Amino acid sequence: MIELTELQERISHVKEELSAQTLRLEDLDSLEAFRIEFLGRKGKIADLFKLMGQIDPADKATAGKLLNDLKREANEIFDIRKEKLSLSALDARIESERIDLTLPGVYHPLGHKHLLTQVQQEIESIFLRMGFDVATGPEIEDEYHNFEALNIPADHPARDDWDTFYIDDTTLLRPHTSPVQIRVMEQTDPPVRIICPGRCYRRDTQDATHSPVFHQVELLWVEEGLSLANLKYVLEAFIHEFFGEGYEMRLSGDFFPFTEPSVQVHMRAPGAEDWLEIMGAGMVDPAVLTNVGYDPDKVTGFAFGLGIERMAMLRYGIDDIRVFFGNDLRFITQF
Ligand code: FA5
Repeated sequence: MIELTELQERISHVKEELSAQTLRLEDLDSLEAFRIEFLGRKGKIADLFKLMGQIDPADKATAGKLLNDLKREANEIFDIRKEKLSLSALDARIESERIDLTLPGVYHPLGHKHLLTQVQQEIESIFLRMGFDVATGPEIEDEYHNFEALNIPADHPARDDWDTFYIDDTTLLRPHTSPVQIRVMEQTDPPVRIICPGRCYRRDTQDATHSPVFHQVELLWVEEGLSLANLKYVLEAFIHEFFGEGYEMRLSGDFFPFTEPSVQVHMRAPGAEDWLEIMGAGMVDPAVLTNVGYDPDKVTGFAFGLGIERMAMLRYGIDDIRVFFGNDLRFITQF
C-alpha cells in the first residue's frame, strides 16, 4: 500500500522536474526527449499511474484527479512548445534556403538560324500566303529527272550549262531544283502550284557570286490559261514583298530547254550600279508537260528557279557569296 501523501510528494517531484526541463527545450530533438521522458509509455507519468493499484480505494478518486492534472499539464507544455519550436525550425529553414534573386545569372548563349535558313523560310512563307505548297525532292538525282524529262537529251550542248558532280554513270548531285518539277507533276494532276527550296551542287569555280554548293527555290504553277503575264505578276508581287521599295527588276530573254519562252531576272539594290542575276524563269515547255503525261493543249504553266544566296546578298548588301559558308561567327551573329 502507498499513502496518498507519498504519491503527492512524488507528483510534486515530477512537477519540479517538468518545470526544470521545460526551460531547456530548445529544439524539436529535445522536445522529443522530453515527450519520451514524461509522456512515453514507460515515462515518469505512466510510472506514477502504475501506483494507482496500491492506493487505498478511499483515496483513489483524489489520486486519479492529481495524476490526470499532472498529465494534462505535461501535455500542455508539450503542445505549446511543439508549435513554437516548429515555427522557429521553419523560419530557420526559410532563412537557410533563401535565394538571392539579385545575383547575376549564368549566361548561356543561344544559337539562331543561319541567314540562309531565315531567308529561305521567309521566301516559303511569302509563297505559302499566295497559295503555293512546299515540295521537296532528292539531292542525289537521276539523269532522267534532272535532264531528259526536262527536255535536255543526252548529247544536248545545254547539259554543259549544268556542270555536274556525277556519283555514277546515271546518278548525280542535282545542279538545280528543276527535277522536283518533274517529280511533283508525275504524281499530281493539274492544277499544280508548288515551290521547292533546296540545296544544289555545281562544278562552278568559286568566286564572289558562285559557290559549288548553293541553294535555289523552284516555283511551278500549271493550270489552264496561264500566260507570261501571270509569271510577271507573281514575280513582281514576290519581289515587292521580299525587298520592299526601291529595288529594280529587269527581265531579259534567255534560253532553257524546259521553258519557252525563257527569261532571266536581274535585280539591282537601291543606289547600286551593278545588276545581279537572281533567277531563270519561263513558260513550261510543252515537251516537258507531255513527258509527265499532261496535255499541253489544255494546260500551260510557268516556272522559275532563284538563287537564295543572291537574294540575301542583294537585301543585306553582302558582296561575296563565300561568307555564307565560312562559319565565321563575326558574320553569322550579325543576322
Ligand atoms: C537554273 O538552274 C534553272 N533550273 C532555273 C529555271 C527554273 C529556269 C525554272 C526556268 C524555269 P540557272 O543556272 O540560271 O538556272 O540558275 C538559277 C539561279 O541559281 C541563278 O540565277 C543564281 O541565282 C543561282 N545560281 C546558279 N548557280 C549558282 C552558283 N554556282 N552559286 C550561287 N548561285 C547560283
